[in-house]
This record gives sequence, structure tokens and C-alpha cells, in this order.
Amino acid sequence: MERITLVQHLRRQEMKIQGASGEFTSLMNEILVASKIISAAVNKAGIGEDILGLTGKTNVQGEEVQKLDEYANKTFIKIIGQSGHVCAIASEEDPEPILIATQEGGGKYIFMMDPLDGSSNIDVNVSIGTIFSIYRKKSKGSMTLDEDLLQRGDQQVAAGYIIYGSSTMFVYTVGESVFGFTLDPELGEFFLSHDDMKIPETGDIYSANEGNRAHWSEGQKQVVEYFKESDDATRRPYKLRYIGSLVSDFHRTLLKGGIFMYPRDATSPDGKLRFSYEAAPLSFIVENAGGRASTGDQRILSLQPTQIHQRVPLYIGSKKDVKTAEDILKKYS
Ligand code: P6P
Repeated sequence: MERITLVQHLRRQEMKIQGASGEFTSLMNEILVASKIISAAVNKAGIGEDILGLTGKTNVQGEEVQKLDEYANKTFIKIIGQSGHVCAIASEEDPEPILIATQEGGGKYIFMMDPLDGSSNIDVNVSIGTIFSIYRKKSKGSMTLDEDLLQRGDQQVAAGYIIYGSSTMFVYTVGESVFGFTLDPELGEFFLSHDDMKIPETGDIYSANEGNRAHWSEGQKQVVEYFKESDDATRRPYKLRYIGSLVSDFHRTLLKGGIFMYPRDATSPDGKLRFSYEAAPLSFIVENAGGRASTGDQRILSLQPTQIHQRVPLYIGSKKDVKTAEDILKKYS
């Protein structure tokens, strides 16, 4: 494979975009810089400065904020906020979005992120990640309005994630194709390692937290029972893999196929995962890799959000496996 860096790749992509001004490439480069900083911090967490462990605070989700969470959030906000390319930054860690008026150097993009997803796994050395989504400002004035912050998933300009694991990978799409880059820590550069990623039509892995089974609907229970049944023709029973870190569970699903599910249940009627910076960006990626993503009965990218931090149920992965789950849910609805 040609040894091409992420920035070189972005420039080639940019040439395909009508009227591309280079602003998008510059914004993506800022994301790249922030991700290298977080990668360095994650990979030495626990060594030297004490950035492991809890801050004693809780975030808008009511979750305990880990020091690396806070560090990642501040790093992305500082670097992206000063880029001159965004008029708003919405983060899982902050109740309200940060708005940057045009006269204060605000740009034409909306940046949404989960700065460090899966943070409960930091102390046990399980891979964690950043998930981001980019929309174009729609309103005309110098201020950012709700119509800019609450756009349908299919209005995304770009989406991506960075997974801080055994190696650091940067995966993104601007539509049509999905590209993966691996960080060479010695050079401090991301190089193309996965060109035009496509998810298998079907897999042989299902991923769900069966600890929640008692709260599941009958339909959800039947979905999991289906994947557990023996049937050679459909490669069942599927293997169960559940890491509890969305970026890791999704990355494995994208590469190997199968289905990841975080369904609604009796205690969480809308599920747990967030539309703006978890479900929507990963759905944009999976559809551009030939996969499928829904709430179980509605396509994620067709949803019109009403709140930035709203939750949605998520079924995402191989087209046939997600469709199978939807058909079973429909039968029991
Ligand atoms: P549960 C991590 O806290 C997270 O937000 C996602 O990364 C992950 O997919 C999910 O929650 C795991 O939730 O309820 O199975 O622990």
C-alpha cells in the first residue's frame, strides 16, 4: 500500500469536493493534532503525572469524570475552538455547546464529540476512543442556532473516530468510502493502513450487554436467542464479544462484521448511547462501509434530533445481521 499520510489523503479527498476551500482539510488536521496529544497521554497514563483515576466530578450524563476524560475534552476544545473553522463545539462532557460567533473567529462547521468514550475502561487498560461528527452551519447569521446544532444524521459532512489501543488508529469518512490510518509513534504521523474499508455482508459475532437481559423486551431477548441458536447454514451460534467500550466494539464490528446492539430497555427507554456524538457518526461510517444502523426500527441517519444529548437505541453492523434483528423485533413488537 502506498505510504500516504492522513493530511496528504485529505488533500486528495478535498480535490474531489466542489468548491472545497481547504477549511475542511485544515479542521481535520487540527483533529489530527489533538488526537496525537491524547494518544500520547493515554499511552503513558499512570506513568509520571497522575492523570489516571477520577476527578471527583460527574458530567452531564451523571457519569464520574476521569482525569483523562477532562484532559481530552479540554485539549479538543482548545485546539478545535482556536482553529477558526467551527462556530460550535458540542461535547459529551459539557451540558451546553460552546458557541463561537463569526466576529469571534467562528467558522462554518459544527463539531460534535465524545472526547474519550469508554473512559470507565481507562484504569483497566482497555482500548478507548474519541468519536466525532462534523456538520455545516446552515443558518445565515453570525450566531449558531438550534437548526445548526440539531441536524439529521444524513446531513453530516464527515464523521470519524480515533481508537487508542495496541496501536492508535484514525478512521474517517466524508461519504462514499471509509479510510483507516495507523499512527507511527516514532514519526508522529498517521499513515493509510486500511483503504476503502468495507464491512462484511454478514458476520459471526454479536455484541450486547447480556447483563441487562432482565430489562430487555421480549423481542430483544428473541434477537439474542436467534444469534445463539445452532444453524450451520447461517454460521450460528455467533460468538459473543462485548468489550464495554463503544469505539472498540464498533471497530471490531467494522473489521470483522456482525452486530453491536445497545437496545432500549425497561430502565433506559431510549437506550444509553447518544445520537449526536456516538450513534450518528458511527452510523455514517458504517453505511459508507456498506453496513446498516438503526434504532431497531428507524434508520439512525434519518432521525431528526431534538436535543444534543438525546439517547437512541443502536443496532449497528453488517447489513444482513442488523436487518435480521429488525425483522425479529418487528415480529415481537
Ligand atoms: P454498559 C462506555 O461507558 C459507554 O458509554 C460505551 O463506550 C459503551 O458501549 C457503553 O457505555 C457500555 O455500557 O451499560 O454495557 O456498561
